[in-house]
Amino acid sequence: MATSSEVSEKGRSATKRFIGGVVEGFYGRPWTMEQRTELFKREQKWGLNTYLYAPKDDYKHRMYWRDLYSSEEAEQLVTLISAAKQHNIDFIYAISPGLDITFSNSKEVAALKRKLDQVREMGCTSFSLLFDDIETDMCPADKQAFSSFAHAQVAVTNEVYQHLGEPETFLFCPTDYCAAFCTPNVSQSSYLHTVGDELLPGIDVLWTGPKVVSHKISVESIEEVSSILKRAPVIWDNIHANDYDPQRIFMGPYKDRPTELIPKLRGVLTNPNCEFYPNFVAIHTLATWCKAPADATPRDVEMGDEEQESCYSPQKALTLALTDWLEEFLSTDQPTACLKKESSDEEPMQTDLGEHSYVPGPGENPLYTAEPLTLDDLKLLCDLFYLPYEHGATAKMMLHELNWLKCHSQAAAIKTEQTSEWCSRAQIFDDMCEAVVRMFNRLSNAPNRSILYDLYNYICDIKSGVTLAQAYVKSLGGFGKASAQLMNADPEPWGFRGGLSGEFQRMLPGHGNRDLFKYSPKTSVYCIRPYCAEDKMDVQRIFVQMQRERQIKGSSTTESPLISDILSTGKVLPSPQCALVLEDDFGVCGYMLALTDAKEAAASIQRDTSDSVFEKFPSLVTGQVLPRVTDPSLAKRMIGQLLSTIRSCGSRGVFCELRHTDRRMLDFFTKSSTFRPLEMGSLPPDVIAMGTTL
Ligand code: GDL
Repeated sequence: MATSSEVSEKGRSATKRFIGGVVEGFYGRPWTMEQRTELFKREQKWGLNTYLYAPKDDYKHRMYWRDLYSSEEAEQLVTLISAAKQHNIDFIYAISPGLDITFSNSKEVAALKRKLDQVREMGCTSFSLLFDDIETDMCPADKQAFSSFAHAQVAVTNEVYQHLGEPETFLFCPTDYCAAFCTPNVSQSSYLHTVGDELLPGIDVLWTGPKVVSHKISVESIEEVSSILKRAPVIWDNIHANDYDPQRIFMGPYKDRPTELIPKLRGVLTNPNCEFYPNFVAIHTLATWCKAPADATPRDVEMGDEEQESCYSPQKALTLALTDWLEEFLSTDQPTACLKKESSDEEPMQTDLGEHSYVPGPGENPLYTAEPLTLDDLKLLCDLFYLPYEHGATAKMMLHELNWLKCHSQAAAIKTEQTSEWCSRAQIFDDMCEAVVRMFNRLSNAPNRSILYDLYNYICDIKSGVTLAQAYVKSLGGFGKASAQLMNADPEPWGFRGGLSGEFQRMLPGHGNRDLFKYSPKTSVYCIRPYCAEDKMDVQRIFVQMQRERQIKGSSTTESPLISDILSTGKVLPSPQCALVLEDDFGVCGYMLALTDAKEAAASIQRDTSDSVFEKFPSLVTGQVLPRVTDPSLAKRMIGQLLSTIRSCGSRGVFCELRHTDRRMLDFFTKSSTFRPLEMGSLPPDVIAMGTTL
């Protein structure tokens, strides 16, 4: 454990030990007392030192914060606090009075003190006041008494802290607990300034980073907030929290927090998944991170193997955690496992029936044999349920491959030269899906039922999703009865997943972004380059895909021919230097083509456009960008580049043809300030023209 954070404080100059551990701070069912005791054991074993008790939906922690604990409850807390002590874990009791406290009322402050006194009598020595997730408006009485909400919170916190005799560990969670909540920003937040200036120096401040669930936490961001708070914060890390989405659970390694942060922080507490057992990786990898030498920069990686070991590597930390976790999966020796409890009283439920064990006779069904779970199964499991902003490597690969197979399905269907590549990639995808199903089966048979039950809904869900994708790829390749399963008019309920919330999500524009997350839009690097002959197939593919999507969305299947169509399908070649393609990690994902003189092409489709229109607008531009590209600036840049080429060829104007059903391109051109609707005559009824002079 790194000892750091030399916080120079008035009256106390000792080096405090780095706080490393777990905050039970999520919404939903709190952990059981047995699970918490188990947590202390694990923390001690892995070198962590702190547990912050803050379960949002524990009545007397938040909603009924004034109520004292009953004698039964107190007894349980006493046992818990002493278990923490036994394992050398600092038990911090947190209370969240912010829902309804009147800060200016002395009876309220007295109630708070009374409650904390009760917990102190139970043997607790460390405390915390939390003001997260509350209304920021003060009641009239408080407005009269305090100049701001921050002043109200700080006054009460300081008073309680002093009342408790200035405990060695006392944490304060501000209402603006991440940069995103600060107005107008961290350095100018009057709320944070008040906290920094007025909160007594022995009190530490919790901070979740740039956001509630922070993707990355940089050293600079911590230096900035520390200078305002006048102390190094304790990170309340929501990286593994899953209380906001019932379909997700996070079992990737602690990541994207450089170890150079360690000397700049007072500590890190992870607020992990609601399910206790699947937090093995979250807590184990945080412990590895806390042990990493703070000064080992990633540069050390190049300096040989020994140095490498000194530097935190999320992948290595994950493997370490999984190696230990596998043992736990394979053992029934869980103090809280219901199997064990039952088996101590009664006959075991499992296959071990001793003398009475059934042995199948000749010609009878062999007994079901469960294959043991492997380390690779666990790696796959974690890859599928990785981190909030990142899928694991296998999950990324599966999405990538599915996307490729979908985009190139024409190759499979029309037997082009790409068919064999398509088939071999489809086979690899199928194998990956099979591996998920096998992992599901082996997990379901693992002896440790407590872990399995915590994971069950998630693994069932992913198995269904993967099985559907597998069937879809088979249908693209023309095999199996997969299409019936996928397009069934009267599906089983698992054919429409996600309930009402899923329906709402699919109707909102944000849903597109969520899909894009699967293809890692944030890390996508786009390239706009000149079109070459080899791009012809890709351009055709994109054209056909967008046409199909229009047709699926309900427009007529027969579309009247446009000049743009014969250009996109390669029947007419674009003018020299008038063709661009857009590429991302997965290949060509958009194109823009132009004809400097479109008259001849118009004639070839019997378009009867007056000469005067062509005189003013002789050139044509067309293009498509796949929906996975959400950034409109890319199409804009391609058009800009083409317009300048066309202008340099001496053209006076450019037009484009847009189908009413092509919402994407229609939207793009109507929103551009350059193009205006154009009266062209002789256009099919479902098409409009827009143009711009050069
Ligand atoms: C929050 C809550 C926390 C919750 C988390 C993730 C803090 C300080 N408070 O904002 O209780 O579990 O988000 O949903 O993080």
